[in-house]
Amino acid sequence: MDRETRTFAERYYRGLRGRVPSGGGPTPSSVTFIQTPDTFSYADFVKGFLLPNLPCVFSSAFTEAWGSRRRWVTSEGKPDFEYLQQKYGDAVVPVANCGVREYNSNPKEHMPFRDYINYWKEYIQGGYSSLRGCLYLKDWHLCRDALVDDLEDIFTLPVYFSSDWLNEFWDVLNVDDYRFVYAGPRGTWSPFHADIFRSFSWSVNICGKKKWLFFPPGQEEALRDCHGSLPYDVTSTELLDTRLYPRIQHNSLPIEVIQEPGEMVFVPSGWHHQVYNLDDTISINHNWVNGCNLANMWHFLQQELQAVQHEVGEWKDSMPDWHHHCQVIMKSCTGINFEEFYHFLKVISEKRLLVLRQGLKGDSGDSQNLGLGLQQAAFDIGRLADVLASVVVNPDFQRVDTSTFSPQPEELLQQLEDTVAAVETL
Ligand SMILES: O=C(O)CCC(=O)C(=O)O
Ligand SMILES: [Fe+2]
Repeated sequence: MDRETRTFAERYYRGLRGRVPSGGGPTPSSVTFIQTPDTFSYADFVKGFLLPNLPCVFSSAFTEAWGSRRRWVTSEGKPDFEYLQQKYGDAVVPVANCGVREYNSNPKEHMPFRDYINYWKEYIQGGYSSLRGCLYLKDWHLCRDALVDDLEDIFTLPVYFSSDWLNEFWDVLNVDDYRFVYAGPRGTWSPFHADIFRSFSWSVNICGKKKWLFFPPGQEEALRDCHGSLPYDVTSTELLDTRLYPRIQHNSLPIEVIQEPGEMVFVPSGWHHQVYNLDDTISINHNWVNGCNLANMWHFLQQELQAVQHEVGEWKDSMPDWHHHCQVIMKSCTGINFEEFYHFLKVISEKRLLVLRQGLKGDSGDSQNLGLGLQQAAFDIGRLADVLASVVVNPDFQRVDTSTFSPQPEELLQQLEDTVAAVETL
């Protein structure tokens, strides 16, 4: 990040005065298409899309050199079943049944990738139909699997998405990641949803074609049914029933995007979407959080806790550890609770504090480790300080037993605030 972009971004957040960034401006009727890598910088992406939280599509020129686009695809542009089976056949992959609804998602099973490819071939031979249903390989952590020796053989992380705290955090813990492969025949689809923790996501079609239906943040409110639940399928004719969907008249049409082979879609934070594979498609998708949507993640976690508290409210007075139990339930439902969120902030903060302290002493050694340099670290620290300031005064966070935390949250906040002051003129 350069100095000018940092100034621009810091001014942007000051202007929000603590409000959560949402893409609040007028809703665009279409999505910007970015043609050439040469004339589109990281700064352009931050200013034009990341900060205003707006979707965009990058042309296939951005992924031209990716190994997976050569190795995984036949000369006809179809998935290279033989190559994939030989290379990754032993991996056990999660597979969803698109034809069966389970709440607002699909039931998943696990099977060897080899079996999934065999199913896929049969599905095509059967005229895109099978007694086994319409199966979609989703959320496969291919990079986490020992089968991949060199990620660079598969893809090169575009600089636009390189400030990625979720994967930076999980890579430190070495237990998980948010890097996925999706693969499925024409007709497979993902039900209406917003992404985990209100993260951003990017998605590249290695082969095939997708249709995306996008709803800017807040528009999902008009899609709630009479019980307040969001739909499973926004194209269902059920939504025309105004007794069932009383707010549906306030609904605007979604923004539709067709993503061609090699193209890269940026999904902003909190935008609900529904996605269809229009062809036999393989995609690589990552979820990520950074300084630009950290406040959205924190806002989401507070909402999640409130929902848990509401759900188990009747036991509040009779259960001595009620607040603690709410955190335990939240961890199992949301995948993270307030304690772990603090740990996340701590790990990300400490790396940047170190780099900036070295930078202030004129030693730029470690700043290369963070890729985007000192100005990015300085921007990050500002965002972390803002969010941590809100965390430490949150009454539910104050009920968390932080006695073993090191540093103590107030101490970390102080370090962040001192550093923000020290790097103001950097
Ligand atoms: O490609 C799909 O089926 C879903 C992708 C998605 O929801 C995402 O990348 O956020
Ligand atoms: Fe998604």
